[in-house]
Amino acid sequence: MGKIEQYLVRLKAFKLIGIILLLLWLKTLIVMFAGFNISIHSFLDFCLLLFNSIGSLMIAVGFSFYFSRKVHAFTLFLTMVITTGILYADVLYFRFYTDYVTLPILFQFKNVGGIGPSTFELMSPWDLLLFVDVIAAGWYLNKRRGMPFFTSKEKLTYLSAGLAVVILTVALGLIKSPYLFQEAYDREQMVTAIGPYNYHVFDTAYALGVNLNPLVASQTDTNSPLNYTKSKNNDQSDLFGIAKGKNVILISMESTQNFVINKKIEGEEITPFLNSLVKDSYYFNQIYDQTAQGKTSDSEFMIDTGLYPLASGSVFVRNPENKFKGMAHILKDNGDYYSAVFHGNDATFWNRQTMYDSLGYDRFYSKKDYQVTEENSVNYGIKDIPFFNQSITYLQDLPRPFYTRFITLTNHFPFLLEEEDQFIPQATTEVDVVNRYVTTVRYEDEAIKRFFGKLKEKGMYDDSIFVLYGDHYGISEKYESGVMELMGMEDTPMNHVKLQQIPLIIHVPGSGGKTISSIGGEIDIRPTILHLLGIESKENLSFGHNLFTRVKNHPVIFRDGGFVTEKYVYKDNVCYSRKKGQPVLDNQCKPYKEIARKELGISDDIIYGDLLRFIE
Ligand code: GP9
Ligand code: MN
Repeated sequence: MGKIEQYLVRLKAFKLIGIILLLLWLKTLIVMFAGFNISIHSFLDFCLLLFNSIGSLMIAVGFSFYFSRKVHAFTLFLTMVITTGILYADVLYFRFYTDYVTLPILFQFKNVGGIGPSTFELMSPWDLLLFVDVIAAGWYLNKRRGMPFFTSKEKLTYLSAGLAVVILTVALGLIKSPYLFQEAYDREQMVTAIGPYNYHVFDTAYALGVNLNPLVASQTDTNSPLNYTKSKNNDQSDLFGIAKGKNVILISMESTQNFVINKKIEGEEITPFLNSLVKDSYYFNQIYDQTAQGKTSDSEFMIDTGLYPLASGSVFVRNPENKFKGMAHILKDNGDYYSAVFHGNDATFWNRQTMYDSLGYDRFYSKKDYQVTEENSVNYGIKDIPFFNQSITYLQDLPRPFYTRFITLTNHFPFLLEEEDQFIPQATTEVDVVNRYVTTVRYEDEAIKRFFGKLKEKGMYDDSIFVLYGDHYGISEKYESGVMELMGMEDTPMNHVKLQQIPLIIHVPGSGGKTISSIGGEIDIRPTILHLLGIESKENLSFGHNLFTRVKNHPVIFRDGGFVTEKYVYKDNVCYSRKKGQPVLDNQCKPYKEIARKELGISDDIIYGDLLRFIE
């Protein structure tokens, strides 16, 4: 082949590479615009969004240059498949969680069974369009398998250019968000700044890197976290010790959001029992869901340890062997409590068995302890009514006092329930998921009512206190318009934040009858229970505040770096006035943003470094 001919062949090959890059780039752009709700606030945001995937795509495609003539075409095709696969996984995950896939969550799928029965619900036939170019490229590349080689100089120039674009992207990202890497938990910020592919590379490196933390951590690493957490004041109130020595029964109400309390469907209450219970309980009506990817397990973790969940994956799966100071440990030392968890799912699901050992539980009643049949199960497992019924016998025999958690399950996405268990009609909004949701919440309410009835019958009611809480949201943003319709709410950022509220009902027989509207989160439940039990907990290396006396201006911090204070809401990197619901100057949120960064950072250090092993 002559020089000119050779040049022309290589030019053709570069053209092919160019077309593939263009296709992948356009597809990524479409997904970022249409699939992820990325908001553009400035010209820099716009430029970043346009260009931040180019460098990483160039490098990914460039790998194929280093393979032999025969496999070159195949590797190009493979690159397209992998890139599109990553994008599609992100799209599906985002549709449900409004969040991005992380490496730990992928590894977690073996414990939690993927996204369960919900995955198909999330797919749409239009998604096939994402793969059209891959199929076309596959057909074309298969036809002309013998690709020409590029010269070493060409390869190097190409890859250096790709790398330079990545470096430039990261530099611009840092101009946009100077704390980009310290706030790596803010995945939206990261994807907006450096694009989905660079984000995945960082996420992978970070997830692998932190595994080394325990090896290098030492006693001195506890100094600064201890100083910070010791400075938290948990003021006393006259409720201190009102439940001293009583049994503690926590009820984790699956996916139960606060909007269902006192709400009626066609004249019928969704939660008649809870509505009556709040009348003679301490009902906290401004408590926010602070869970992250670990869902139920994150809520359990916060309540037991007073630490924040991890930003990606779940501590239950990632750090089950750590040393923790859980509620079970504290109550063992202060009152010789026996501790147990009741949950009708597999003991290994979310790694619960192992984690409950680390959290100090004496016993875990799991699926194998229940009679689970096809008739008494729906969706994820045993229905709540038989679950509570069968649990009672075990509960009766527990040594007292006891600290127990009952984890309900029926009200789980996609909220399936047989006709005969539907005690109220479905709602009639445009969103089926929401219409079904009210019936599964109603069923859960009935189950809890019967459980209370049984406890009274067996004489276990008076000696116990009850802490009922929604573990996390049930209706994700994708289906939220149905809730807005149901509640006659406008679809605004503030109303979305309001829908992150979960009910917290603390029932102390003979005391209560108060609705408490100060803000708080799940992380505050632990010190609140300890307060009622009269246990002076030195809340060292934990973050909650007693909800009866919670400092008003302390932010309720979410795992993505967002927060709510009495006056402000920080959501998706925008600072709002909570009252007016309008954006205000970023400066107003700045001090709270720093607190959020500090607390989340310290909490992560404690978990990643396994620092509690150094504390007595
Ligand atoms: C099931 C329970 C519920 O065992 O963990 O699932 P989640 O709410 O965590 O998806
Ligand atoms: Mn849950």
